[in-house]
Amino acid sequence: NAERGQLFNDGNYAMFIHWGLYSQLGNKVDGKTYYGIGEWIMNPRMAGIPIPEYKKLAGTFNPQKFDAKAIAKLAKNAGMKYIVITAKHHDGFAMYDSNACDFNITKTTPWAKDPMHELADACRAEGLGFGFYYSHNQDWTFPGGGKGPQVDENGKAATFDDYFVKKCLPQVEEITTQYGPIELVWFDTPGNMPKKYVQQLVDVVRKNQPNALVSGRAGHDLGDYETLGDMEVPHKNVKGMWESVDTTNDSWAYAWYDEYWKTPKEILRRLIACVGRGGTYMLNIGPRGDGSVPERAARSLRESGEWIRRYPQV
Ligand code: JFZ
Repeated sequence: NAERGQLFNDGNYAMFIHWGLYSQLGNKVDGKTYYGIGEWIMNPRMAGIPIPEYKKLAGTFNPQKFDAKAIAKLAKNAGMKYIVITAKHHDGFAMYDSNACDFNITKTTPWAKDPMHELADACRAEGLGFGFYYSHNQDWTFPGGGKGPQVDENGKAATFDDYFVKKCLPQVEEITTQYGPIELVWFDTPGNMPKKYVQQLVDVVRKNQPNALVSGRAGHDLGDYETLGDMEVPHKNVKGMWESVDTTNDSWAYAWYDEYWKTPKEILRRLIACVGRGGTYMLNIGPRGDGSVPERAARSLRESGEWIRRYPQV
């Protein structure tokens, strides 16, 4: 589908956004800092937060500093062509108003809004594309979800099919029908998700968003292109459409200690390494729990954007 390919042909540079309940913690739990990627904080590999305790984080999520227009302008001025944001990460918390599962930003937080409508609108106002990251296999808080609880609230055994039918499939329907035309659905870490489930999700995207790309991490080679390993900048020529995903520091989600920001020069070096080889570079920012964007990340994006404008042949 020529329309789908257009995004990668023109949209060779994009903004990734990892934002969720975990952003409030910034890798610090009960005064202890955990070093690693912030969106994994509840996982036993990091703080190992029990589900009931993790769910309480929704009660304090109140991102008064979230500014969709400013984020879209930041991406635009950086030279980026679209934004992909976490609709639901492995923790299972939906950052949009979902009717399939109440564990979401509108139904369980004092903020009680849906940021995705205003972000999608702000992207279109800036001429940017809009898409969602969705963790389709891993769901650490919903019964039957990948690496999630294997019993439901009543102690009854839950299967992956339960999770898929009750949450995953209806949520992919929601994110591909409630936010207007989207350019990309970025499924992630398919693990050993059976092909029939991945195929159903891809069919939903094709039905609702015929021009949208499906990421290389959908599983069973059912995506539209190849996604390189995280933070991998290619040193080899990759065939076909491909993307490299990277982040402005070392964590995807906000981590209080992570001041290892990439300089404008490093961003340009990685961007050129990708675009020069015919790929797309998707560079991530991790807003804080209050919705604000770390200033050093914004500055690096602004300054690298100035160089791109000054040397458009880049
Ligand atoms: C996954 C997520 O687990 C992580 O939290 C983040 O969202 C990242 C963008 O995607 O992490 C991965 C997935 C795949 C690889 C590495 C990290 N890989 O294939 O090398």
